[in-house]
Amino acid sequence: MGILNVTPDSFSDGGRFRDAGAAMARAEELAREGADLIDVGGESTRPGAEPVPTDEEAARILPVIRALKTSLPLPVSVDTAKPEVARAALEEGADIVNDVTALRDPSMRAVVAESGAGVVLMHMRGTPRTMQDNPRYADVVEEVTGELEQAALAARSAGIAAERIAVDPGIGFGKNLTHNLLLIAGLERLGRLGYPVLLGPSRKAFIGRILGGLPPEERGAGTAAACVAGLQQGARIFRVHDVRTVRHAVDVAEAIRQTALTGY
Ligand code: HH2
Repeated sequence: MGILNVTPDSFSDGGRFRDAGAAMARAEELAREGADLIDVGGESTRPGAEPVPTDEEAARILPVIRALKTSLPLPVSVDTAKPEVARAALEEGADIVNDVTALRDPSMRAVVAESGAGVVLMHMRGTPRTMQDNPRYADVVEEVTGELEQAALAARSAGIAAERIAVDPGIGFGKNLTHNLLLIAGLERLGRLGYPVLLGPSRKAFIGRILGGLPPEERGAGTAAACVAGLQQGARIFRVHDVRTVRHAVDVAEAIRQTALTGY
């Protein structure tokens, strides 16, 4: 899953792909690098980010989704927590709703249920503005898994079929360095819920911390390592900026895994 942020303030690529032309060129590049799907977002969720008004978010992403759906043969997900934005994006042809609040808003559940779209349920405690204020868990893997299980049950009760759901532990969303590492190491537990697992470690602060304060643009190899660790624990979708690097790392790790399973 290649990231296309149409925002002025995303933490690693804010402001670079604001107009529809630049966004399309970036999407084509992501596709050439090996992305299987494009995730379009119009609101930054970095720690401390302020919410964006609905009209503004819609105006940023709708022209981009329209252009993507007319000229790229890849599925598109829309990274939003707002039902009005999700509905408009689905009308433009988006295939999946990627909601960092795991459909907390019941009207978001209704929009997804009615449309027949896929959905990514991502785990977050609190809101982007407050989530990094001293997050605490007694057992981060069990708690995140349990909360995502509840979110998936709520989605299914609202009429969303199980096979349209993927789950995501929400790396960096209300988690400290140790929480993030424990979650990646423990993804197999989340996979036991029976939904495909998506992992989004891309260029995030925990990678910079491990690597002595590297800036976001230099965190591609660290991102690839996190994705390979996630792959070994069962993750199957990787939301990343550095598609080529991660694609290569994951394809090689997957070839090793498959050969170990099947033998000569
Ligand atoms: N992370 C970000 C945004 N959306 N969606 C899912 N499913 N999983 C994630 O881990 C995830 C996400 C944050 O990263 P980014 O889009 O690069 O930055 P920003 O929120 O500043 O736009």
